[in-house]
Order: sequence, then C-alpha cells, then structure tokens
Amino acid sequence: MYVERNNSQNVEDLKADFRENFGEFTSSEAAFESLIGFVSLEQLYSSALKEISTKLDILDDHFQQMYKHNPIHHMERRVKEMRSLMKKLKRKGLPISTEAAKEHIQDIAGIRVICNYLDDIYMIESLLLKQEDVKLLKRKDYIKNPKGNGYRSLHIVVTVPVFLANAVEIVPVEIQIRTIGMDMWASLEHKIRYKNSTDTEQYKTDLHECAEEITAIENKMQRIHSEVFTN
Ligand code: 0O2
Repeated sequence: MYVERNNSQNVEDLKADFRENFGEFTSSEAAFESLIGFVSLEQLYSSALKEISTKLDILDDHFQQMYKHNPIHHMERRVKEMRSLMKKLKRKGLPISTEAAKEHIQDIAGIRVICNYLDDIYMIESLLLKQEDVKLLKRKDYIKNPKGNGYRSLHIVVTVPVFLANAVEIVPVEIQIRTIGMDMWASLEHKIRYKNSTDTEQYKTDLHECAEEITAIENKMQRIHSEVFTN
C-alpha cells in the first residue's frame, strides 16, 4: 500500500517561491527557464519513485507467495517540494538551478518503506541491492548506530535508470527503511521538533526512553516471530 505525499503546489505557491528567489536570476526569462526546468525535474524524480516502488512491490508480493509473509507493511513516497529544494540549495550555498539540484541533492525523490519486523529491513535492502540496475550511492545505518536523540532507521541512496522517450536518466532515490515502531517514534519526534515551542526540550528524555522501549519490544517480537516461523 502506498501513501502518496502529494506535494504538488498551486500556481500561487510556485510564484511565491520564485519571487523569493528572484534575486538569483539575471532576467525574468532566466527565471522562467528555471521554473520550467524545476517542473520537468519533478516529473523525472517522480518516475524514479515509480520504478523503485514497483521493484519493492514485486519483492513484497513474491515474498508473500513464497513464505506467506509480507515484509513491507506500507510505503510512503514524495518528491521534495520545490520550496524545500530551493531552501536546501541556498543552505548549502549552491546556485538555484536544476543542474545544481541534480548534482548535489540526493533526496529529491524519497521513499519510506515501513516494515513489519527488524529482519525485514535488511532483507529488503539486500534483495533490492542485488538488482543489477540498482546502484548504491550512500548508506547510513541509524539502527546499528542510532542518533543521539534515539532516531533509528536505515537510510540508503540508490540510483535507478529511468527510460525516457529520448534518453535514459540515472536518478538517485533516498530510501528510508524502518519498522512500524521506528516510524511511529520518528513521526512524533518530527512533529514535536517542528512545533517550535520552547517546551519541546522537556520531551527529549521521554522520547529517548520511548526509543529504547520500542527497540526492546521489537527485538522481543522479532525473536518470537523467528522462533515460530523459521523451520
Ligand atoms: P524530510 O521532510 O523528511 O525530507 P541531507 O540533510 O539529506 O543532506 P544527511 O545528513 O545525509 O543529509 O541526512 P540523513 O541523516 O540521511 O537524514 C535525512 C532525513 O532523515 C531527514 O530528512 C528525516 O526524514 C530523517 N531524519 C534524520 N534524522 C532524524 C531525526 O532525528 N528525527 C526524525 N524524525 N527524522 C530524522 P529531512 O530533510 O530532515 O526532512
């Protein structure tokens, strides 16, 4: 099952984003060209997301057929909003251009794969990386090495070819693979962090404890699941 985070912006939002960054362009024609470029970029990265999602769907279906187990609970995918993309380019001191975005930003296309059990995470990763058209660019294992605040998730950036009418583009996709528990934790922590209120500090310890408790429960459930269903 997919949850599509629909980031398509309306015309007024697009105009506002461009007005904000208009100083970067030498003329209105250059700004217009750039706008067109960003719109095509969105389509390219959205196609890459479809390619990766289909691969993951096929793996999940085949796993169910072979072992009566679905490793994937659900998936969420999104193309980064143009506004956040421009902000990220600025933050990194890069020009507001599709060339800079393509070269330096690896999370324009993002997919979150929510798995049922801990072992499913690494199994999905390994099956995906075995596919010869999928190449690993970057890997961060925040499960083996959780972040200080308790955040856990496996992050990989892979490239996948997208076959267009007149070319083949090799497009990076960021994949975050995590369990239902890790996802529940990350959603709450993200919401609290972006609430921007001064009293969010007080939840840091609680959240850290939650992360440890979730880890303990997930390890226990993994052990039970493996004992019952392996053999
Ligand atoms: P959004 O809205 O989810 O896209 P980068 O920032 O990508 O250039 P880096 O350091 O490689 O560089 O990023 P990393 O560590 O792989 O993490 C990027 C994404 O992971 C974040 O995206 C979050 O989605 C998620 N993430 C990382 N750390 C945390 C955390 O402590 N809490 C939560 N809830 N999520 C985290 P963005 O861009 O922040 O936002």
